[in-house]
Amino acid sequence: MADMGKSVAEFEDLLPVMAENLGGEGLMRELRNGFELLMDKEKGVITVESLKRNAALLGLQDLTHDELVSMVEEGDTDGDGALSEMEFFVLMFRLSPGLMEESQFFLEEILQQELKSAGFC
Ligand SMILES: [Ca+2]
Repeated sequence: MADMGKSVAEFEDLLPVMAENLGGEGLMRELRNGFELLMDKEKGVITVESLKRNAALLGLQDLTHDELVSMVEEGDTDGDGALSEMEFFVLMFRLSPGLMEESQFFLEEILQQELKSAGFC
């Protein structure tokens, strides 16, 4: 993790800006687009290999193999060696503390929508 610093820091900064420009719903759409760009089309999850193949699409071509592996390991909460859509979203929010602090509003908006679409309110 120690030498992931620089590239991840640059990537981090994108999210609050995106949240500001797009609003919560737009941000989720962008995250979903990002996931689809990075995922292995056959498996429907992000693997180190699919990340490597597609990283350049998100301007992440400078990440080394080890950094990509760390990124997947960092986000892989169920330990299957790949990132599901939800694991990817959670990872993006975790990598972006600025987004968490500055955009509580958007998170609440997203949660509201999730709850609504799940029929809770
Ligand atoms: Ca996983």
